Amino acid sequence: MLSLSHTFVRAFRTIHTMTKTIGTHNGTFHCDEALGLYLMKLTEGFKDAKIIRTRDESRLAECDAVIDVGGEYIPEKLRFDHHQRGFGEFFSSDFKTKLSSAGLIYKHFGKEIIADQLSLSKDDSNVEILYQKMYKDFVEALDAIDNGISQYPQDIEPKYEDRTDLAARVGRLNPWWNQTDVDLDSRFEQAMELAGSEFIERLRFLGLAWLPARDLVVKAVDTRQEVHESGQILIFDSPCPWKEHLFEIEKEKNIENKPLYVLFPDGLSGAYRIQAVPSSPNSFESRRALPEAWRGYRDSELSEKSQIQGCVFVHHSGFIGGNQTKDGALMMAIKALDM
Ligand SMILES: *[C@@H]1O[C@H](CO)[C@@H](O)[C@H](O)[C@H]1NC(C)=O
Ligand SMILES: *[C@@H]1O[C@H](CO)[C@@H](O)[C@H](O)[C@H]1NC(C)=O
Ligand SMILES: CC(=O)N[C@H]1CO[C@H](CO)[C@@H](O)[C@@H]1O
Repeated sequence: MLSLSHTFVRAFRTIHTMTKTIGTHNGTFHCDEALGLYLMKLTEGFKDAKIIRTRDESRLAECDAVIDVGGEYIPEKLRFDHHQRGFGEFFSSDFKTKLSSAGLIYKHFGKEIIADQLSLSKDDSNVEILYQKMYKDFVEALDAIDNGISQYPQDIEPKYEDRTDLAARVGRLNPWWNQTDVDLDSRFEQAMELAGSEFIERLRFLGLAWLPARDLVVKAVDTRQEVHESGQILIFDSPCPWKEHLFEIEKEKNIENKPLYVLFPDGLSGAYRIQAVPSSPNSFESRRALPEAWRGYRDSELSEKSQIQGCVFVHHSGFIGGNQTKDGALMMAIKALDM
């Protein structure tokens, strides 16, 4: 009997010491710690960790990690608060937004989480690309909102309100002012799930769609001289979001004779589109729009003007056009280069 209970006690202790705890504050919650805790629980070390919401310092002191409370930022001791005077941590020197708990946890555990979620090796160069991109596209805004940093430096009056961003939706999971019978801990779990699921969704998109598109753009850039000796025409075998990638890849590869036209299939009929590369990723202006003489014409009339068979259209602003075949679209691009 005695030995049995001893065994039981020892087993209980083992389980008990193995279950790690993450502390955070109780009361009203925000998106930054909801995401921070969700991310922390995605790490190998804290997968099954229990969450303790309290402001009781002695209970927080016993936690294996503490997020968004405690007044300390000591990564080696897994203390991640950002509210204390003198706190001034950034994601990297490329960013000017002070971190919140979301950014802090992401900064320290982001690469591990990305590699694990997408089954990549930790030193795969794609992990670094996604780590930077996820911060820029997803986490930085949460840091900024938490720190009250306006998206528009001049603080111009917005023309309309938008209350549907993630931080606002997480905030609304807190009880109304006159709701008293709400279980805050379970609401906090919902908040973690909401913030976390959107993080994962974004990461999956970037890892499984955005990044593979980048590889296609790299390939099109690397083989551009085989398409035309000018190197200013890119061809894709399938439509893909090339724009943003192209600007980054040009910078990385220090390309001087920048591509002017991009060709890609238009549906399954064999028809191709020709698109003029814009002067910047979000610009409506093109580096070199399709010839003025072709703009706004269609079909046979356009084929006559361009002296190219099978032309389908050229937009009146000259940023896009079409031909019934890949060769036709290529011919349009080559002619446009010389005009
Ligand atoms: C938060 O926790 C502290 C200490 O455990 C407790 O005294 C306080 O009432 C709690 N506050 C809220 C809003 O739950
Ligand atoms: C909050 O107050 C309003 C006005 O008294 C009332 O109509 C509403 O039902 C209250 N909500 C709750 C959850 O008690
Ligand atoms: C130059 C060229 O190949 N143009 C093609 C455009 O599409 C039509 C219709 O398929 C072809 O007949 C042309 O040869």
